[in-house]
Amino acid sequence: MDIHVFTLFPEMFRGPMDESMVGRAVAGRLVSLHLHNFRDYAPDKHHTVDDTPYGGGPGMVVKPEPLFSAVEAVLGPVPSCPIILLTPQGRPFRQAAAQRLAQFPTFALLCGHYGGVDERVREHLATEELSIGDYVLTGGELPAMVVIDAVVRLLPGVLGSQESTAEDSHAAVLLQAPLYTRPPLFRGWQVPEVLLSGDHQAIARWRRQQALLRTRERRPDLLAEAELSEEDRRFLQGLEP
Ligand code: 9D3
Repeated sequence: MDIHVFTLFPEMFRGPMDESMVGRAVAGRLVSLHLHNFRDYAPDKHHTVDDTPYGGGPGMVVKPEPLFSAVEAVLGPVPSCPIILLTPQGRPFRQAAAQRLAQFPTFALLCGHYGGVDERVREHLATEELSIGDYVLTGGELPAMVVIDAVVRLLPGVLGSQESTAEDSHAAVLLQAPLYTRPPLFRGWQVPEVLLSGDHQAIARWRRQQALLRTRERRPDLLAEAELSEEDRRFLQGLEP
């Protein structure tokens, strides 16, 4: 898979992307990460990438020319891959979007900065817009790294064999049950008896119930979307014997 990132701060990507599982995928040739500084494509001699907003207002706006020129120079005049603008106004990035992007051989991420990006980038260059959540960051670079991490770990051969991405579709709708490892007693705190019982059916039932309780408690929005069995519903309604 080829991932193209258009950014004013390509150096921000080096550390995190080299150290992580993404770095291993890049080293193993499963992924090529192409970092492009769109300042290099600014037409004027000072390589200007931003300007004051028409109509006034605070902050600076990323100019359209350098981004259009960079994307067209790298991907051709009529790109056919997804071109994703990271922006606070984008659709919330979720697991389903990561799974969709993992199917493409190539995609591009555009990182804005400053007070925002000229609207013509959104309208005529980007094919979609994503946000990673409702908090204000200084730019699209960390969001781009989040998207890359979420997509790359889904590619065949990236995860270790013990980690399963098949379960992720579940994890995306129900929160995980509590996890424990040795020792069974730590500072007086016991591991739940059922996990030591060796009764796989009882363990599976307990985990499912814990996931349901935890999701109802912390993320009722996810529970509303989850596919629940009759047994799940009975348990949540307190009708379980
Ligand atoms: C003045 C209005 N601001 C919007 C809340 C303008 C603005 C703030 C911060 C425009 C861009 C940014 C930089 N952030 C991103 O580019 C960004 C982002 C984010 O801040 N939060 C969550 N997801 C994303 S994706 C890109």
